[in-house]
Amino acid sequence: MLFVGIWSIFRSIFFDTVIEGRFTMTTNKKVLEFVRESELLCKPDRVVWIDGSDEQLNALRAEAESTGEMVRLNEEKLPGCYLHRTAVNDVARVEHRTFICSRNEEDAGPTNNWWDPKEAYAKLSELYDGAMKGRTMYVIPYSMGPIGSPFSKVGIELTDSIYVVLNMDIMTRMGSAALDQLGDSNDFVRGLHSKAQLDDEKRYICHFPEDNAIWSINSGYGGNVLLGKKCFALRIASYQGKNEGWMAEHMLILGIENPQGEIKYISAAFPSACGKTNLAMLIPPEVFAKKGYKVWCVGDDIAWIRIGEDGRLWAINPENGFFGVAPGTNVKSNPNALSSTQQGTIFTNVVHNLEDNTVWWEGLDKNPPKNALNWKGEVWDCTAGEKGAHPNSRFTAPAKNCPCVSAEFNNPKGVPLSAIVFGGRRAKTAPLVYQSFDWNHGVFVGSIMASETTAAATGAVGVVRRDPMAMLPFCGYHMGDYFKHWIEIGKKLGDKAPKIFNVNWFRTDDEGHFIWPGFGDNLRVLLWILARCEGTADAVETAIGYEPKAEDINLEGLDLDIEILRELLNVDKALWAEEAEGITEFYGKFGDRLPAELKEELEALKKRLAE
Ligand code: GTP
Ligand code: SPV
Ligand code: MN
Repeated sequence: MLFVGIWSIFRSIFFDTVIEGRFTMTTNKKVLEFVRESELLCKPDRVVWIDGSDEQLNALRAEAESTGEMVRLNEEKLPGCYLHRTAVNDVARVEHRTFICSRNEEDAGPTNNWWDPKEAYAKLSELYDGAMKGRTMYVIPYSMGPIGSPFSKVGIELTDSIYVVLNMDIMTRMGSAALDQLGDSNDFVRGLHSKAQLDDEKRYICHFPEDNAIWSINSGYGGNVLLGKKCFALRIASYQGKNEGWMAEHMLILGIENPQGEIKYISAAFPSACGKTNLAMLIPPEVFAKKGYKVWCVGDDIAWIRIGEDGRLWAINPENGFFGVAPGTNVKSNPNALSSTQQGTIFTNVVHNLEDNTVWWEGLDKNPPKNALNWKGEVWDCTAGEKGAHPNSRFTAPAKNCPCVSAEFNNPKGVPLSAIVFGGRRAKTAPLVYQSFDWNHGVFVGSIMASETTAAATGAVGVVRRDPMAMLPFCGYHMGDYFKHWIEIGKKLGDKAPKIFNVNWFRTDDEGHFIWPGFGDNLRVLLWILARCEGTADAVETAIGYEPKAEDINLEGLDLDIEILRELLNVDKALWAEEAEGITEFYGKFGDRLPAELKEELEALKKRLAE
């Protein structure tokens, strides 16, 4: 404590500076320039630097409470927790208004919206002009990744939203430490956000990969405005990773501890609202827990992955909290996520239970509150059939709250990956699990991922679309080059490459019910995956990859007929032939930027299907 006190006095003498009579937290000229230019453009009444101190954050919480921006919840039941409602037209990511503004159109590729950076800057400058009049501009320095980690990168987000400041506090390492890490360097991501008028026709989420810049305007919702998350840690970082030889992926990271106490790590890419948070925190079924199996959560959404000194792949979670889907989270499905939300959490667009000033959402329990407001803030009658929480309502919870957070969570070196898993929501085609024949085939398996759309983005829900590596909305450059980057990484890894798998928890029966129990029982599949990595499990070769023998998935303690498991593993060649046509069409978009290796994999698949 004493050290911290002396350090802060030392720092205020030497580092916190008064420039042009104004308080700043750094002498980094590039940061000051960025803040000054943005201030001149947005014309806020004042600029406040966020140092991350409790005093400052408490004052902001009090201010947000006084204006109604946040509702303070029951201090006994949910200490330090708040409820926030976004505008009704602003409840999810907006993919059709998200742009990659690379200088050359081809560099954004066929799967991104492209906008000429000159035009984008000009158009958005008009919208930002004076947008913060009467408001405060907050300067948020933050680090993606543990402070001091060679993986980590710094961003500065300027915003006129207290909600953003308080969410960034949970989701990143925010404040003075991030500026210390940056020092005099110009290597930081410049993020500018204004709620402006929340006008959805003037809403833009623009990325300038060559300028390390993100401009977001007219939204106040999660992924559109917490610029460290999808905008930086995936779209900008994927571009940086391609240039610098590493990878930014839409992946959870978990550790599985066996009864001997050894921990093996797996990363998994599933599209938005397809089960990453749930898998990352799963509780082993009782029979496995009794034997001594444990699951540790390193991350639930994003992984930054590098080749380590030992030649293996190592991953960190650049985030510091969870921005998780609320509906469906309950004591049975995900008790660890639920515990994580019991303090210091911000709830967005859930039901406000007025009986005891707490929150509720569909799937929390079977007792919807009688006296309540829905996510729009209207009086809500739970018997009238309308949902109370928005399907994309979320909690922002500190990772340190999670009962199964990994001891390696803050390890600057990250964790070594044994397996990479891809997966999506497929009612029929994809089997419960299969393994790729090798790395390149694994890249192919990731590239052909398809999944039903969810409420995490605006637009239709339940439509199957191709979502390679769960990165369709998040790849900051040409997806053909992205595939190539994956193949290059595999070449560097050689025989140290993790094995690659695909899973599908979402096959349905003729009545549309999920067949596989999912959630904690997914461990049964993960254990087969690890056994394959260790060379201790057998497999059957099919047209699409290696599959488990049904008897090799441990069903102990589960009321599921092995015949049903066989069905879940079944590869329907007719459906896959249709699939191959769909892939051919999809691949056609990439022209000559589609790596030859993937073309070969597609031809090989077609041949195997025809056999
Ligand atoms: P993002 O935060 O949007 O990236 O989502 P996510 O991939 O972390 O998804 P999450 O774990 O929040 O799950 C989304 C929805 O899928 C929730 O409604 C879950 O209840 C449901 N879900 C998760 N895992 C399973 C599973 O194993 N089986 C079934 N049937 N549903 C699941
Ligand atoms: C997702 O949509 O994949 C999310 C939520 O994790 S958001 O932060 O809105 O992108
Ligand atoms: Mn996500």
